[in-house]
Amino acid sequence: MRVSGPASGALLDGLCGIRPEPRRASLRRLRDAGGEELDRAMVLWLPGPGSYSGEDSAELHLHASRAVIAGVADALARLGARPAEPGEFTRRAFLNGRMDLIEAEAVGDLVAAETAGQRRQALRQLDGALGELYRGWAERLRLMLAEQEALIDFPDEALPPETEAAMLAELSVLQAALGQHLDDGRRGERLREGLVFAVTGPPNVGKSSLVNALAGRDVAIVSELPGTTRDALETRLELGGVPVTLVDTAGLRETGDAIEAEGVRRARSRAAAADLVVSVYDIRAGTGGMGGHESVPELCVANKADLGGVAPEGVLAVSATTGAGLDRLRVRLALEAHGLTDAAGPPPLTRARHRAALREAAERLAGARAAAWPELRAEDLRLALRALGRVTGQVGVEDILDTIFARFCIGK
Ligand SMILES: Nc1nc2c(ncn2[C@@H]2O[C@H](COP(=O)(O)OP(=O)(O)O)[C@@H](O)[C@H]2O)c(=O)[nH]1
Ligand SMILES: [Mg+2]
Repeated sequence: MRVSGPASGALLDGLCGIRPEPRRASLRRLRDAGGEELDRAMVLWLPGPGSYSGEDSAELHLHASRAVIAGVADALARLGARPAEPGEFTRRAFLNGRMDLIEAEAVGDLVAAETAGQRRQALRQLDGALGELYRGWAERLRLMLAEQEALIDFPDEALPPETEAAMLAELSVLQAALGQHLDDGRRGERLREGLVFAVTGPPNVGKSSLVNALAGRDVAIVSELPGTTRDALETRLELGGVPVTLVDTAGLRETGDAIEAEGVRRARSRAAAADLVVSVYDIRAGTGGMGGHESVPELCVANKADLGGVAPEGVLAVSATTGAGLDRLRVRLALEAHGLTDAAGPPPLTRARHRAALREAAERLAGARAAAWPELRAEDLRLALRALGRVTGQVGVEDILDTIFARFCIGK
Protein backbone atom coordinates (compact mmCIF):
# COMPACT_ATOMS: atom_id res chain seq x y z
CA MET A 1 0.00 0.00 0.00
CA ARG A 2 1.13 3.43 -0.86
CA VAL A 3 0.23 6.70 0.83
CA SER A 4 0.93 10.17 -0.50
CA GLY A 5 0.21 13.63 0.86
CA PRO A 6 1.31 15.97 3.65
CA ALA A 7 -0.21 13.78 6.38
CA SER A 8 1.75 10.68 5.33
CA GLY A 9 4.29 11.01 8.14
CA ALA A 10 1.59 11.31 10.80
CA LEU A 11 -0.27 8.34 9.29
CA LEU A 12 2.87 6.26 9.48
CA ASP A 13 3.44 7.27 13.11
CA GLY A 14 -0.14 6.33 13.94
CA LEU A 15 0.19 2.96 12.27
CA CYS A 16 3.63 1.81 13.36
CA GLY A 17 4.67 3.94 16.33
CA ILE A 18 8.22 4.80 15.44
CA ARG A 19 8.72 6.36 12.05
CA PRO A 20 11.53 4.66 10.07
CA GLU A 21 14.52 6.63 8.81
CA PRO A 22 13.87 8.24 5.42
CA ARG A 23 14.31 5.84 2.49
CA ARG A 24 15.33 2.93 4.74
CA ALA A 25 13.39 -0.30 4.59
CA SER A 26 12.39 -1.10 8.19
CA LEU A 27 10.40 -3.86 9.82
CA ARG A 28 7.42 -2.60 11.83
CA ARG A 29 4.37 -3.95 13.60
CA LEU A 30 1.32 -2.19 12.23
CA ARG A 31 -1.48 -1.58 14.74
CA ASP A 32 -4.95 -0.09 14.64
CA ALA A 33 -6.13 2.68 16.96
CA GLY A 34 -7.09 0.13 19.62
CA GLY A 35 -3.58 -1.31 19.58
CA GLU A 36 -4.47 -4.55 17.81
CA GLU A 37 -1.70 -5.87 15.61
CA LEU A 38 -2.66 -5.92 11.91
CA ASP A 39 0.57 -7.06 10.23
CA ARG A 40 4.34 -7.14 10.46
CA ALA A 41 5.53 -5.32 7.44
CA MET A 42 8.45 -3.73 5.72
CA VAL A 43 7.77 -0.01 5.80
CA LEU A 44 9.30 2.88 3.87
CA TRP A 45 9.13 6.55 4.80
CA LEU A 46 9.69 8.65 1.65
CA PRO A 47 9.63 12.36 2.49
CA GLY A 48 9.01 14.88 -0.32
CA PRO A 49 10.03 16.51 -2.52
CA GLY A 50 12.32 13.64 -3.59
CA SER A 51 9.52 11.06 -3.69
CA TYR A 52 7.67 9.72 -6.74
CA SER A 53 4.71 12.07 -6.28
CA GLY A 54 6.86 14.91 -4.94
CA GLU A 55 4.88 14.80 -1.65
CA ASP A 56 5.61 13.11 1.65
CA SER A 57 4.72 9.48 1.11
CA ALA A 58 5.01 6.02 2.58
CA GLU A 59 4.96 2.42 1.40
CA LEU A 60 3.70 -0.55 3.35
CA HIS A 61 4.80 -3.96 2.07
CA LEU A 62 2.01 -6.09 3.49
CA HIS A 63 1.16 -9.77 3.65
CA ALA A 64 -1.52 -9.07 1.13
CA SER A 65 -4.36 -11.20 2.45
CA ARG A 66 -7.84 -9.81 2.36
CA ALA A 67 -7.95 -9.48 6.15
CA VAL A 68 -4.61 -7.66 6.34
CA ILE A 69 -5.52 -5.27 3.53
CA ALA A 70 -8.97 -4.60 5.00
CA GLY A 71 -7.50 -4.02 8.48
CA VAL A 72 -4.74 -1.66 7.30
CA ALA A 73 -7.04 0.20 4.88
CA ASP A 74 -9.53 0.70 7.69
CA ALA A 75 -6.85 1.93 10.08
CA LEU A 76 -5.54 4.34 7.42
CA ALA A 77 -9.06 5.62 6.76
CA ARG A 78 -9.57 6.27 10.48
CA LEU A 79 -6.33 8.24 10.48
CA GLY A 80 -7.73 10.44 7.67
CA ALA A 81 -6.58 8.82 4.43
CA ARG A 82 -8.87 8.11 1.47
CA PRO A 83 -8.48 5.62 -1.40
CA ALA A 84 -6.56 6.97 -4.41
CA GLU A 85 -8.17 7.63 -7.79
CA PRO A 86 -6.80 5.76 -10.82
CA GLY A 87 -3.40 7.19 -11.70
CA GLU A 88 -3.55 9.71 -8.86
CA PHE A 89 0.05 9.19 -7.73
CA THR A 90 1.29 9.91 -11.24
CA ARG A 91 -1.15 12.80 -11.59
CA ARG A 92 0.26 14.36 -8.43
CA ALA A 93 3.77 13.72 -9.70
CA PHE A 94 2.83 15.70 -12.81
CA LEU A 95 1.12 18.49 -10.87
CA ASN A 96 4.13 18.74 -8.54
CA GLY A 97 6.49 19.08 -11.48
CA ARG A 98 8.20 15.70 -11.02
CA MET A 99 7.48 14.80 -14.65
CA ASP A 100 5.87 16.30 -17.72
CA LEU A 101 2.65 15.01 -19.20
CA ILE A 102 4.46 12.94 -21.82
CA GLU A 103 6.41 11.13 -19.11
CA ALA A 104 3.23 10.59 -17.09
CA GLU A 105 1.63 9.02 -20.15
CA ALA A 106 4.74 6.86 -20.54
CA VAL A 107 4.17 5.52 -17.01
CA GLY A 108 0.67 4.47 -18.13
CA ASP A 109 2.12 2.82 -21.22
CA LEU A 110 4.74 1.00 -19.17
CA VAL A 111 2.09 -0.34 -16.82
CA ALA A 112 0.03 -1.54 -19.80
CA ALA A 113 2.97 -2.87 -21.89
CA GLU A 114 2.32 -6.40 -23.14
CA THR A 115 5.38 -6.91 -25.30
CA ALA A 116 9.10 -6.16 -25.15
CA GLY A 117 8.73 -3.61 -27.95
CA GLN A 118 6.05 -1.70 -26.06
CA ARG A 119 8.11 -1.83 -22.89
CA ARG A 120 11.14 -0.37 -24.68
CA GLN A 121 9.09 2.39 -26.23
CA ALA A 122 7.47 3.33 -22.91
CA LEU A 123 10.85 3.43 -21.14
CA ARG A 124 12.29 5.57 -23.88
CA GLN A 125 9.42 8.00 -23.59
CA LEU A 126 9.84 7.98 -19.82
CA ASP A 127 13.42 9.16 -20.34
CA GLY A 128 11.94 12.48 -21.42
CA ALA A 129 13.48 12.61 -24.90
CA LEU A 130 10.18 13.55 -26.55
CA GLY A 131 9.51 16.27 -24.00
CA GLU A 132 12.98 17.68 -24.60
CA LEU A 133 12.41 17.76 -28.33
CA TYR A 134 9.12 19.64 -27.93
CA ARG A 135 10.48 22.01 -25.31
CA GLY A 136 13.40 22.78 -27.63
CA TRP A 137 10.96 23.75 -30.37
CA ALA A 138 8.90 25.78 -27.93
CA GLU A 139 12.02 27.68 -26.82
CA ARG A 140 12.80 28.67 -30.39
CA LEU A 141 9.20 29.78 -30.90
CA ARG A 142 9.37 31.88 -27.76
CA LEU A 143 12.43 33.71 -29.06
CA MET A 144 10.72 34.41 -32.38
CA LEU A 145 7.63 35.58 -30.57
CA ALA A 146 9.69 37.98 -28.44
CA GLU A 147 11.18 39.41 -31.62
CA GLN A 148 7.74 39.91 -33.19
CA GLU A 149 6.40 41.53 -30.05
CA ALA A 150 9.28 43.96 -30.05
CA LEU A 151 8.26 44.96 -33.58
CA ILE A 152 4.70 45.56 -32.45
CA ASP A 153 5.87 47.72 -29.56
CA PHE A 154 8.19 49.81 -31.72
CA PRO A 155 6.37 50.04 -35.03
CA ASP A 156 8.45 53.01 -36.21
CA GLU A 157 11.67 51.08 -36.24
CA ALA A 158 11.78 49.57 -39.66
CA LEU A 159 12.71 45.93 -39.65
CA PRO A 160 15.98 45.28 -41.46
CA PRO A 161 15.21 42.96 -44.35
CA GLU A 162 17.83 40.44 -43.24
CA THR A 163 16.03 40.03 -39.87
CA GLU A 164 12.80 39.31 -41.69
CA ALA A 165 14.56 36.80 -43.93
CA ALA A 166 16.24 35.09 -40.96
CA MET A 167 12.91 34.79 -39.20
CA LEU A 168 11.25 33.24 -42.26
CA ALA A 169 14.16 30.81 -42.63
CA GLU A 170 13.96 29.79 -38.98
CA LEU A 171 10.21 29.29 -39.33
CA SER A 172 10.62 27.03 -42.31
CA VAL A 173 13.33 24.97 -40.54
CA LEU A 174 10.99 24.47 -37.59
CA GLN A 175 8.11 23.66 -39.88
CA ALA A 176 10.20 21.03 -41.65
CA ALA A 177 11.27 19.48 -38.33
CA LEU A 178 7.65 19.20 -37.22
CA GLY A 179 6.62 17.82 -40.58
CA GLN A 180 9.31 15.15 -40.42
CA HIS A 181 8.31 14.22 -36.92
CA LEU A 182 4.64 13.92 -37.94
CA ASP A 183 5.51 11.90 -41.02
CA ASP A 184 6.80 8.90 -39.07
CA GLY A 185 4.49 6.27 -40.55
CA ARG A 186 2.63 6.22 -37.20
CA ARG A 187 5.31 3.81 -35.91
CA GLY A 188 5.07 4.79 -32.29
CA GLU A 189 1.28 4.80 -32.25
CA ARG A 190 1.20 1.45 -34.03
CA LEU A 191 3.52 -0.14 -31.51
CA ARG A 192 1.59 1.32 -28.61
CA GLU A 193 -1.81 0.27 -29.94
CA GLY A 194 -0.71 -2.98 -31.60
CA LEU A 195 -0.88 -3.94 -35.28
CA VAL A 196 -3.72 -5.58 -37.17
CA PHE A 197 -2.89 -8.23 -39.78
CA ALA A 198 -5.88 -9.41 -41.83
CA VAL A 199 -5.73 -12.87 -43.40
CA THR A 200 -7.75 -12.83 -46.62
CA GLY A 201 -8.17 -14.76 -49.86
CA PRO A 202 -10.64 -16.96 -51.72
CA PRO A 203 -12.72 -19.53 -49.82
CA ASN A 204 -11.23 -22.87 -48.83
CA VAL A 205 -7.56 -21.99 -49.41
CA GLY A 206 -6.69 -22.64 -45.76
CA LYS A 207 -6.90 -19.19 -44.16
CA SER A 208 -8.48 -20.49 -40.98
CA SER A 209 -6.02 -23.41 -40.87
CA LEU A 210 -3.11 -20.95 -41.09
CA VAL A 211 -4.52 -18.67 -38.40
CA ASN A 212 -4.97 -21.65 -36.11
CA ALA A 213 -1.44 -22.86 -36.83
CA LEU A 214 0.05 -19.41 -36.13
CA ALA A 215 -2.00 -18.97 -32.98
CA GLY A 216 -1.17 -22.48 -31.79
CA ARG A 217 -4.81 -23.11 -30.93
CA ASP A 218 -8.15 -23.60 -32.64
CA VAL A 219 -9.41 -20.06 -33.11
CA ALA A 220 -11.51 -20.71 -36.20
CA ILE A 221 -13.51 -23.63 -37.53
CA VAL A 222 -11.76 -25.41 -40.40
CA SER A 223 -13.80 -27.36 -42.90
CA GLU A 224 -13.74 -28.53 -46.49
CA LEU A 225 -16.98 -26.61 -47.05
CA PRO A 226 -16.29 -23.25 -48.69
CA GLY A 227 -17.88 -20.35 -46.81
CA THR A 228 -17.33 -21.76 -43.32
CA THR A 229 -15.81 -18.62 -41.82
CA ARG A 230 -18.39 -15.86 -41.85
CA ASP A 231 -17.43 -13.48 -39.13
CA ALA A 232 -14.04 -11.85 -38.66
CA LEU A 233 -12.28 -13.76 -35.85
CA GLU A 234 -9.46 -12.17 -33.90
CA THR A 235 -6.50 -13.60 -32.07
CA ARG A 236 -3.66 -11.77 -30.32
CA LEU A 237 -0.06 -12.77 -31.07
CA GLU A 238 3.35 -11.37 -30.24
CA LEU A 239 5.55 -11.13 -33.30
CA GLY A 240 9.10 -9.85 -32.79
CA GLY A 241 8.17 -7.89 -29.67
CA VAL A 242 5.16 -6.26 -31.32
CA PRO A 243 1.56 -7.06 -30.36
CA VAL A 244 -0.39 -8.17 -33.41
CA THR A 245 -4.07 -8.94 -33.77
CA LEU A 246 -4.47 -11.58 -36.47
CA VAL A 247 -7.90 -11.41 -38.10
CA ASP A 248 -9.29 -14.46 -39.87
CA THR A 249 -11.88 -13.44 -42.44
CA ALA A 250 -14.56 -14.92 -44.66
CA GLY A 251 -13.36 -16.13 -48.08
CA LEU A 252 -13.79 -13.47 -50.74
CA ARG A 253 -16.40 -14.57 -53.29
CA GLU A 254 -19.78 -13.63 -54.74
CA THR A 255 -22.45 -15.36 -52.73
CA GLY A 256 -26.23 -15.52 -52.51
CA ASP A 257 -26.12 -16.28 -48.79
CA ALA A 258 -26.94 -13.04 -46.96
CA ILE A 259 -24.88 -13.91 -43.86
CA GLU A 260 -21.85 -14.96 -45.86
CA ALA A 261 -22.18 -11.79 -47.97
CA GLU A 262 -22.05 -9.74 -44.77
CA GLY A 263 -18.95 -11.76 -43.79
CA VAL A 264 -17.32 -10.88 -47.12
CA ARG A 265 -18.18 -7.21 -46.61
CA ARG A 266 -16.58 -7.33 -43.15
CA ALA A 267 -13.55 -9.12 -44.57
CA ARG A 268 -13.03 -6.34 -47.08
CA SER A 269 -13.44 -3.59 -44.52
CA ARG A 270 -11.06 -5.27 -42.05
CA ALA A 271 -8.51 -5.71 -44.83
CA ALA A 272 -8.81 -2.05 -45.82
CA ALA A 273 -8.21 -0.92 -42.24
CA ALA A 274 -5.39 -3.41 -41.51
CA ASP A 275 -1.68 -2.61 -41.24
CA LEU A 276 -0.87 -5.66 -43.37
CA VAL A 277 -2.93 -8.02 -45.51
CA VAL A 278 -1.80 -11.64 -45.59
CA SER A 279 -3.18 -12.83 -48.92
CA VAL A 280 -3.55 -16.60 -48.95
CA TYR A 281 -4.17 -18.68 -52.05
CA ASP A 282 -4.08 -22.34 -53.05
CA ILE A 283 -0.65 -23.05 -54.54
CA ARG A 284 -2.29 -25.08 -57.31
CA ALA A 285 -4.08 -21.93 -58.50
CA GLY A 286 -0.71 -20.62 -59.67
CA THR A 287 -1.14 -17.03 -58.53
CA GLY A 288 -3.03 -15.04 -55.94
CA GLY A 289 -2.95 -11.85 -54.02
CA MET A 290 -4.75 -8.52 -53.90
CA GLY A 291 -7.01 -9.85 -51.20
CA GLY A 292 -6.78 -6.45 -49.61
CA HIS A 293 -6.85 -2.81 -50.39
CA GLU A 294 -4.29 -1.15 -52.63
CA SER A 295 -3.25 1.24 -49.87
CA VAL A 296 -2.37 -1.58 -47.45
CA PRO A 297 0.87 -3.55 -47.79
CA GLU A 298 0.31 -7.17 -48.77
CA LEU A 299 2.17 -10.39 -48.09
CA CYS A 300 1.33 -13.25 -50.46
CA VAL A 301 1.29 -16.80 -49.10
CA ALA A 302 0.76 -19.95 -51.20
CA ASN A 303 -0.82 -22.62 -49.01
CA LYS A 304 -1.31 -26.38 -49.47
CA ALA A 305 2.28 -26.79 -50.71
CA ASP A 306 2.00 -30.44 -49.66
CA LEU A 307 -0.29 -30.99 -52.66
CA GLY A 308 2.41 -30.01 -55.17
CA GLY A 309 2.79 -26.91 -57.32
CA VAL A 310 5.31 -24.10 -57.13
CA ALA A 311 5.08 -20.59 -55.78
CA PRO A 312 6.38 -17.70 -57.88
CA GLU A 313 9.49 -15.84 -56.80
CA GLY A 314 9.01 -13.89 -53.57
CA VAL A 315 5.89 -15.78 -52.51
CA LEU A 316 6.15 -17.96 -49.43
CA ALA A 317 5.02 -21.58 -49.96
CA VAL A 318 3.58 -23.15 -46.81
CA SER A 319 1.41 -26.03 -45.70
CA ALA A 320 -0.92 -25.47 -42.80
CA THR A 321 -1.47 -29.23 -42.68
CA THR A 322 2.15 -30.42 -42.48
CA GLY A 323 3.56 -27.25 -40.92
CA ALA A 324 6.10 -26.83 -43.72
CA GLY A 325 7.22 -23.22 -44.18
CA LEU A 326 5.35 -21.96 -41.10
CA ASP A 327 8.54 -20.97 -39.29
CA ARG A 328 9.57 -18.89 -42.26
CA LEU A 329 6.10 -17.34 -42.37
CA ARG A 330 6.40 -16.44 -38.68
CA VAL A 331 9.77 -14.80 -39.30
CA ARG A 332 8.40 -12.89 -42.29
CA LEU A 333 5.44 -11.64 -40.27
CA ALA A 334 7.73 -10.61 -37.41
CA LEU A 335 9.91 -8.70 -39.89
CA GLU A 336 6.85 -6.92 -41.28
CA ALA A 337 5.70 -6.09 -37.74
CA HIS A 338 9.14 -4.68 -37.03
CA GLY A 339 9.24 -2.70 -40.24
CA LEU A 340 5.92 -1.07 -39.38
CA THR A 341 6.89 -0.10 -35.84
CA ASP A 342 10.66 0.07 -35.62
CA ALA A 343 11.91 3.52 -34.82
CA ALA A 344 15.60 3.96 -35.16
CA GLY A 345 16.62 7.56 -34.58
CA PRO A 346 14.57 10.14 -32.74
CA PRO A 347 11.73 8.84 -30.63
CA PRO A 348 8.45 8.61 -32.55
CA LEU A 349 5.07 10.02 -31.68
CA THR A 350 3.10 7.56 -29.60
CA ARG A 351 -0.35 9.08 -29.26
CA ALA A 352 -3.12 10.58 -31.32
CA ARG A 353 -3.33 13.35 -28.71
CA HIS A 354 0.24 14.40 -29.43
CA ARG A 355 -0.26 14.10 -33.16
CA ALA A 356 -3.32 16.37 -33.14
CA ALA A 357 -1.54 19.05 -31.13
CA LEU A 358 1.62 18.91 -33.24
CA ARG A 359 -0.43 19.14 -36.43
CA GLU A 360 -2.05 22.24 -35.04
CA ALA A 361 1.37 23.69 -34.21
CA ALA A 362 2.58 22.95 -37.74
CA GLU A 363 -0.46 24.69 -39.22
CA ARG A 364 0.15 27.74 -37.05
CA LEU A 365 3.76 27.86 -38.21
CA ALA A 366 2.56 27.85 -41.81
CA GLY A 367 0.21 30.68 -40.88
CA ALA A 368 3.04 32.62 -39.23
CA ARG A 369 5.15 32.30 -42.36
CA ALA A 370 2.35 33.63 -44.53
CA ALA A 371 1.34 36.43 -42.14
CA ALA A 372 1.60 39.94 -43.51
CA TRP A 373 1.71 41.86 -40.19
CA PRO A 374 3.81 41.37 -37.07
CA GLU A 375 0.58 41.29 -35.02
CA LEU A 376 -0.80 38.40 -37.06
CA ARG A 377 2.49 36.54 -37.04
CA ALA A 378 2.79 36.95 -33.29
CA GLU A 379 -0.70 35.55 -32.84
CA ASP A 380 0.12 32.48 -34.94
CA LEU A 381 3.36 31.95 -33.02
CA ARG A 382 1.45 32.21 -29.75
CA LEU A 383 -1.06 29.60 -30.90
CA ALA A 384 1.73 27.28 -32.09
CA LEU A 385 3.41 27.61 -28.69
CA ARG A 386 0.16 26.85 -26.98
CA ALA A 387 -0.32 23.69 -29.03
CA LEU A 388 3.21 22.52 -28.16
CA GLY A 389 2.65 23.35 -24.52
CA ARG A 390 -0.44 21.21 -24.44
CA VAL A 391 1.59 18.15 -25.44
CA THR A 392 4.05 18.46 -22.58
CA GLY A 393 1.37 19.70 -20.21
CA GLN A 394 2.76 23.20 -19.69
CA VAL A 395 -0.45 25.00 -20.63
CA GLY A 396 -4.20 24.47 -20.74
CA VAL A 397 -4.39 20.79 -19.90
CA GLU A 398 -6.82 20.85 -16.97
CA ASP A 399 -9.63 19.55 -19.16
CA ILE A 400 -7.69 16.56 -20.48
CA LEU A 401 -6.09 15.33 -17.24
CA ASP A 402 -9.16 13.37 -16.18
CA THR A 403 -9.25 11.49 -19.48
CA ILE A 404 -5.54 10.74 -19.40
CA PHE A 405 -5.37 9.45 -15.84
CA ALA A 406 -8.72 7.61 -15.87
CA ARG A 407 -7.03 4.90 -17.97
CA PHE A 408 -4.43 4.25 -15.26
CA CYS A 409 -5.00 1.65 -12.62
CA ILE A 410 -5.39 2.54 -8.97
CA GLY A 411 -2.07 2.74 -7.12
CA LYS A 412 -0.04 4.06 -10.05
N1 LIG B 1 -3.70 -30.58 -48.06
C1 LIG B 1 -3.91 -29.46 -47.39
N2 LIG B 1 -5.14 -29.12 -47.01
C2 LIG B 1 -5.30 -27.97 -46.31
C3 LIG B 1 -4.21 -27.13 -45.98
N3 LIG B 1 -4.69 -26.08 -45.30
C4 LIG B 1 -6.03 -26.25 -45.20
N4 LIG B 1 -6.41 -27.39 -45.80
C5 LIG B 1 -7.77 -27.91 -45.92
O1 LIG B 1 -8.50 -27.05 -46.76
C6 LIG B 1 -9.85 -26.95 -46.30
C7 LIG B 1 -10.22 -25.51 -46.06
O2 LIG B 1 -9.47 -25.04 -44.97
P1 LIG B 1 -9.89 -23.77 -44.16
O3 LIG B 1 -8.78 -23.45 -43.23
O4 LIG B 1 -11.25 -23.90 -43.60
O5 LIG B 1 -9.90 -22.70 -45.35
P2 LIG B 1 -10.52 -21.22 -45.39
O6 LIG B 1 -11.86 -21.32 -45.98
O7 LIG B 1 -9.60 -20.45 -46.29
O8 LIG B 1 -10.55 -20.67 -44.00
C8 LIG B 1 -9.95 -27.81 -45.06
O9 LIG B 1 -10.46 -29.09 -45.42
C9 LIG B 1 -8.51 -27.93 -44.61
O10 LIG B 1 -8.27 -29.13 -43.91
C10 LIG B 1 -2.89 -27.53 -46.41
O11 LIG B 1 -1.90 -26.88 -46.20
N5 LIG B 1 -2.81 -28.70 -47.13
MG1 LIG C 1 -12.04 -19.95 -42.92
